[in-house]
Amino acid sequence: MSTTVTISPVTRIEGHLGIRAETEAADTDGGTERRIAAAHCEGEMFRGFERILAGRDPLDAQQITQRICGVCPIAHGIASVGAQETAYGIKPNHNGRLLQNLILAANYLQSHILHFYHLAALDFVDVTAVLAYTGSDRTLKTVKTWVETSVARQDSFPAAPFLPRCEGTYIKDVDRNARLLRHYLEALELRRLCHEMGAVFGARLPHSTALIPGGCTQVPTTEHVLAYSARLRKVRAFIDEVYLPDLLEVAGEFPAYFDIGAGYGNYMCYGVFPVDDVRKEDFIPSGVVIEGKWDTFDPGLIREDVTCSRYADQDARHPDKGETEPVPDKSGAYSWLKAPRYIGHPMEVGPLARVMVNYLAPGQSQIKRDVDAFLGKAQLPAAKLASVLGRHVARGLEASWVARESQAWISEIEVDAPAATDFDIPRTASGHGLTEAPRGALGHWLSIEDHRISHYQCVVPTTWNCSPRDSAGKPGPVEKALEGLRVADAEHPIEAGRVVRSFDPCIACAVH
Ligand code: NFE
Ligand code: MG
Repeated sequence: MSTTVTISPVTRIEGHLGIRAETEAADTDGGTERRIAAAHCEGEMFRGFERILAGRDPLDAQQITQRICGVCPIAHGIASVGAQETAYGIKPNHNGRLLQNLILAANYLQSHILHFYHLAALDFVDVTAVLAYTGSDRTLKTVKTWVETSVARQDSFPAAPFLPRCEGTYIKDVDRNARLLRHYLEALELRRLCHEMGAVFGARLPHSTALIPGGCTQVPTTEHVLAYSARLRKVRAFIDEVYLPDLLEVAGEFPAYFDIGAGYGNYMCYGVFPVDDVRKEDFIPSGVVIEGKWDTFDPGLIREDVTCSRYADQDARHPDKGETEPVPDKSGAYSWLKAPRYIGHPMEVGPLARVMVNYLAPGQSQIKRDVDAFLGKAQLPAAKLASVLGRHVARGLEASWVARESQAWISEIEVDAPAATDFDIPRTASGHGLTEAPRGALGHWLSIEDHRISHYQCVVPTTWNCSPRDSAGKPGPVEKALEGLRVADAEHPIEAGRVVRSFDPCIACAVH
């Protein structure tokens, strides 16, 4: 018999996501295990940024669109100034490119550390193990006392945000859990350092005031370079010496998750972190992988479908013609996310997509060498990357690479020289800004009439990953990754949480 399991809201993600899954009895010998036959991702909140932007001064766009999200604001800022740069016919100068890269890099590092420790790790780490902790670490002893006190005084949610949680199989070893919990707390400090790095050149975080078309308002000084570098050294050491080992430790405890949650295997990357001043080459280059085959990426082939989205019906449109007309009670619609497709294909985006696109690209590259070195050391075949743990591994490796490259970018800065090119806002123009946010491919499309924004559309990473079905009935990538998943206890579908969180969804971004 089919039963529906609903997880709403999905916690430890950003924004409001519900998962509705139809389950059927799994063919096991009489146990309670069930299998997800079909899943629906329901984006549960409308926002309206694309409509708010119409009629505004184009220079407001990078400030307003950064407010789409507090986790990945810099990517929205970069996409927005990128759209203006193409519309104004300019490119950032040498320092402008480097500063945009460095502010974005700081935000990547903050976001990837956040995802592993504060959003995903509690799917695997048993925080209640702290109650059995008998060691001398002061921080852990404080946490233990806090949990005991919270339980004893019968708080309505004792030990929140750690509890309540989905029950299931967690890491058993007390010391291992305690060490991971200690790193969870340390990671909060590291995220502060990352925000400080971003603010050195971006003026403030999370919403930088310094990003402008053509670069950055900040003129970099030797003090700025030192302030950024000193923090970067600490963050890089944490990523390589704590985050990556912790990730491998968790992976070692749950190896089955290298075989769970693959999805379609279609991947897309727009390219990010330009490494030359004419923006010809990116540190992470663009590309697509469809049904295992690599190809170049063409932004003209993107369409947004709204068949199952709560918006006025229209044919699937390219974002430069897209509209956002809310219809809350539209028949057959179940999500506030649109359904972006690439030549009709649902595409996974994010760190795993960036890794796979570049791993399968023709020729040799640093990324390919790095991935091969990792796979060799972990004795893992490349095919296992298409999985829950593969997404976590890709994110961790990418954090390490971005920290390493940032050390090179900072050394290329010309101190005391301007970090922006001049521009005029034309009466009429259009442009698009394509980049990669921590969670994947991000595009902003802009038109200007009478010096004002006449049209603005964003197509955002989680819009790709958590999209609903399209006119052909094809599920979105997360919906697909949940199909066939075995759930030991339908009342506590911890396995589904692990699959969904491996994509690091942000529904605030996705609906925008
Ligand atoms: Ni709100 Fe975001 C990232 C963007 S995801 S977190 O990364 O763009 O849809
Ligand atoms: Mg949009």
